[in-house]
Amino acid sequence: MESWSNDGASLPSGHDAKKRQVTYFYEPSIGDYYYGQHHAMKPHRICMAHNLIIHYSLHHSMEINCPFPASPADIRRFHSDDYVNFLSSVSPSTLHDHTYYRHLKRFNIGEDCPIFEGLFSFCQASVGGSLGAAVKLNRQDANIAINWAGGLHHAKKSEASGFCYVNDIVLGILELLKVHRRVLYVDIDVHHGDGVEEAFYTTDRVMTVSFHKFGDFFPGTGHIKDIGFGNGKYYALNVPLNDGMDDDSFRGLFRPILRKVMEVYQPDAVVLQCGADSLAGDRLGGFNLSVRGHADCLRYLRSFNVPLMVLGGGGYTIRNVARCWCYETAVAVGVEPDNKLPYNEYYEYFGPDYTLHIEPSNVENLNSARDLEKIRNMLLEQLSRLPHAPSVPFQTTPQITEVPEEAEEDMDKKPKPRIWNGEDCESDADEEERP
Ligand code: EL8
Ligand code: ZN
Repeated sequence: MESWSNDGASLPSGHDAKKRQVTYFYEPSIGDYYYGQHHAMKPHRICMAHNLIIHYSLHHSMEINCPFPASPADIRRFHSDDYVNFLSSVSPSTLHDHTYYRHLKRFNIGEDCPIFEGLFSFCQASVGGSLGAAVKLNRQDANIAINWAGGLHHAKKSEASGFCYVNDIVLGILELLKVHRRVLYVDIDVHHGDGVEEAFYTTDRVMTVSFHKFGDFFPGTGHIKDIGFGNGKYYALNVPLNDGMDDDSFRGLFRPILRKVMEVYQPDAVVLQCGADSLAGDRLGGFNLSVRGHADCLRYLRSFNVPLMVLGGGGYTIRNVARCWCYETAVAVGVEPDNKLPYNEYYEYFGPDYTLHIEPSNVENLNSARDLEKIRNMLLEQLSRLPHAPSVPFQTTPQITEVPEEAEEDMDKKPKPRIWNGEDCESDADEEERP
């Protein structure tokens, strides 16, 4: 018995019943990676989201792919050789060898970004999903491509940061830029999307828009006056917010700003980072969004019918992360799931209500209507300075970093990722010959 209505007619009013061709990337072992005891980042949340997606039968409405692990050469298209060589060879057992120990500080390895068992394989799976998603959109095999293991927006060219080691988003956008002239990046994680903004700060081929908590909060960047530089001036938008942001306040900013962005920038593809630490009750965040309020951002961007990559990100109250990313998968495919959760492998995590949706907390919203109006007007004014759809000649990918020749392998030549048949990927791995 399926736990959702898929006839469109029964969708609540205002729901866009039009279908989209959705493709979804999931690596079955992703939930086994472990940052360490007490660490806030728990990859298991992706497995929990996947389990809900399966028990809501959403996999019947989209293509499921097991991503190829990204190669070191793929990762070097943004990250430095030294950093990739370090990540691909370090392990908990070699960490204290002199060879590696002297690099820990240089690459910001420590409590936030520990070396754990299988770290590089974890990175390869995360990046493999985002690169695979980009290739699907480039080939017009799908309108929407989802990778909940992606969205790790803090990673820098030669440095780990904020639980992120490899920036799958930058690598995915670089892949999209092979085919799309202009790419819009939108980030609704409670933390500023600093790694992506930095990577594209001086180009107008990528516009970055980040909504985040600002003020004595990690990573400390994302001031409203940070607007890009050189050719990229006005193509970085930062929406600095205080604790307590609720659904109405967020929507009152998100929709007017993104409506103007879509009008003046006219992106050929959109990447949405859906960090779920902006939900109410998150272990690290301070916003107060419901799952519906968080998902409204995806619903709104989906309505423009522009190729859309949907990625994960932060999110530390893992029962709510699973709820959020499952519901957003449903929004992507255009169905409205029942609020009553189907029995699933992690059912006990969702008690005592066992519902898909969550109630906002009764915390104070420290963003006054006046503050929000001022921010909205400042950003709309910034957008008014943009030429409509910058006449960017179709050119090579912006040189955000020197790209080693060997890294210029063409993702398009990689074989299509395996379509998941419901079995573990490993079961058919030996049938696939790596090129
Ligand atoms: C906390 C940085 C925030 O707790 C990273 O906050 C946000 C990443 C994100 C916190 C913690 C923080 N780090 N971006 O969502 O979108 C400032 N780090 C932490 C690290 C290890 C840990 C506990 C907390 O476990 C321990 F090492 F203590 F065992
Ligand atoms: Zn975050």
